[in-house]
Amino acid sequence: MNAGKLIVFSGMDACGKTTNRNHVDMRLNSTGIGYACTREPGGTPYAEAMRKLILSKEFDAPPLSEVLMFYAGRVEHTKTLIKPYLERGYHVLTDRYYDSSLAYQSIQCPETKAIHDACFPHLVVPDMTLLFDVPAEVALERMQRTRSGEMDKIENRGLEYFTQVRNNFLTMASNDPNTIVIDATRPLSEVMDVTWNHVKHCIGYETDED
Ligand code: Z5A
Repeated sequence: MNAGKLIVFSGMDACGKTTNRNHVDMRLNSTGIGYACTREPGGTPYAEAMRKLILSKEFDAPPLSEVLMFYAGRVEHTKTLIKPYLERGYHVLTDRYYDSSLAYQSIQCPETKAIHDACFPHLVVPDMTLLFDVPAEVALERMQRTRSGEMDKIENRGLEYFTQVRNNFLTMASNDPNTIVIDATRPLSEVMDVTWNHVKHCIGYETDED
């Protein structure tokens, strides 16, 4: 049992998870509470190097290779960053974790679940996953608006793919009591407030505002 909590910020591209994780980071920063922010793919020098390879348009690796890369980075990220922080009592806020592979890679790679299961003993089950839910059309519109034409390899997979990704996230959420679905089409200030309240509750932080 870890003293720190693992909190995952999850959802489709441009759903707002990074903006909300950064907002929580800002709110926690002045509290004296120990925590670390990280992300996937990446989070450590080794896994960040893999991130560049995975997202690069230079390579067109088979879906199985892509999944193996995600999990190779994830196992290392978990061992060298996530677990040590949790064991020291720090909370870890990660922008994506393994549910992203189950939502995205399982569409093109039927071996995804088997690879996930093989790696599972080396991973940590999140204490809370916040799923920032937006329809695929909204995600694509935000991506096109904010990426100024520079979409990465996965972002280029189109509406049908992203609709399936969203459905996969929602199906997983409906089977996981630790996943909270947040309507991320609402105004950003509202989404930020809801997110902060869930994080406070999860880590047991009480403030005068409560
Ligand atoms: N991927 C995968 O396939 N399998 C895996 O296992 C993992 C990842 C771990 C990179 O992920 C790619 O890796 C990603 C999934 C895949 N590719 N695809 N496709 P990433 O997380 O690094 O990148 P991303 O998914 O593209 O996330 P992002 O760029 O960081 O976007 P975001 O965090 O979801 O959203 P944001 O940057 O916070 O917000 C986007 C914009 O929307 C921004 O201008 C905000 O101001 C705006 N926004 C946010 N919330 C609102 C609301 N409520 N209203 C209006 N506007 C808003």
